[in-house]
Amino acid sequence: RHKFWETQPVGQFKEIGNTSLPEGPIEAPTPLSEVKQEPYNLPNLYEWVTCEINSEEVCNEIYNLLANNYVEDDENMFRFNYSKEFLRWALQPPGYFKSWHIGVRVKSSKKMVAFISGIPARIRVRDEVVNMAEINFLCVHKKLRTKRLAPVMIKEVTRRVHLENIWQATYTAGVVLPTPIATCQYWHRSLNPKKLIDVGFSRLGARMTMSRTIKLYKLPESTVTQGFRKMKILDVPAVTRLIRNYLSQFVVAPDFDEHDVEHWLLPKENVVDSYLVESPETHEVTDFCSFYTLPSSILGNQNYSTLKAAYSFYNVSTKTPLLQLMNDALIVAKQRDYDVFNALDVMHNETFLKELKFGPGDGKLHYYLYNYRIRHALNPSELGLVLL
Ligand code: YNC
Ligand code: MG
Repeated sequence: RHKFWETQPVGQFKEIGNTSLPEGPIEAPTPLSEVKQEPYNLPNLYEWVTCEINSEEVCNEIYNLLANNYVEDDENMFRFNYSKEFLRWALQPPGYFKSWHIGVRVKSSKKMVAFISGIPARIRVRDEVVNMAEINFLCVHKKLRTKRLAPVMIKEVTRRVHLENIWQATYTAGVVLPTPIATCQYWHRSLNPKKLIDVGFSRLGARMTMSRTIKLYKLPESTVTQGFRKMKILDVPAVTRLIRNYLSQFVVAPDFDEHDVEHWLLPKENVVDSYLVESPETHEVTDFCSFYTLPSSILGNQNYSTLKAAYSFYNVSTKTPLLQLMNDALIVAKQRDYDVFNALDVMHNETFLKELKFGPGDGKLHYYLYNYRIRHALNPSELGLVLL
């Protein structure tokens, strides 16, 4: 059934329900000298390239490959349109490896036709912190699909991860592979319902008019929580303490230090936004919320070309109720002209989704670990990890 995935050290479908298998690494690391030194073979017309993402030209090529060939919804109405600034941010966290930014070019024309990337991350699984790669942006040009290029790309990134003495990975995908550690769902909160309906992202509810729908999703002009403000660089230590403490309750979560928090959570225009609540009395940072910016191209609409979407990232409430905090996040997203606010049902998100008028999306997001077994599938609420 899965000719490639059956050969890989991942939880296999036939093992489901077998509680005698131990949790942890499936295969032991091999000595680095035994890791294959040469790249895997590509079909003869193609060549590997290590991408210099800081080059404007290379960044453009990756951007264009993804903008035209990356993930679409089931009905092919929308396609992710990660910005160049976003890609640079997503691919260059502290300690990143340039060798994990892997392109495939046509030898003769040098056209970039495929891409896969990894970044290093410390991921805690129960009480073990594991050095992992987060694999993302696997993309093969539409004209080269179903030729078994993806398995070669996955083996090549795996080889380059092994060369850095890292033996585990995590990734998410919309497709079911052996074997999800959790299956999550996206929820969508309309901010600009008229546009969302016009472009076919959402539909007018039963017995609803456009004006009743607009009224239903109306939000206050400004945030309500006292002390709610944008995160600044001086907040990094306090936010790190807050987030570390919060994430410690989940079964799978990143082990963020101050460098990670500065990279992933300090606001970056049109990439990531973070807000916190500073107590007006004690000046303590008690609550935090963040979202990243990922527009989608609208395919074949006369009036609109992009959907501006905010994606819930990491949120922590200790004093402000999570519902109120997220309502303030919706308000700032609306002020900044986002059309929709998306969130997965991970962490404590279930507690605000329905109440804040998010609706369930179609399609699931499956979370995976490579070369690390967990005994049984987790509930989304046991996940403290959001990948881009
Ligand atoms: C996928 N998304 O099952 P079997 S998510 C992993 N992730 O293998 P071919 C996938 N595997 O079943 P195509 C996959 N999609 O026979 C398909 N596969 O064992 C498997 N789409 O290869 C599939 N981006 O080349 C099958 O298929 C085999 O030409 C078939 O290429 C697939 O980034 C793809 O959705 C996805 O660009 C590249 O369809 C192509 O269809 C495409 O014949 C649009 O491949 C964009 C898209 C995927 C987004 C993502 C996470 C990727 C994770 C990869 C796995 C990493 C493992 C850990 C490595 C490091 C380890 C260490 C240490
Ligand atoms: Mg292919």
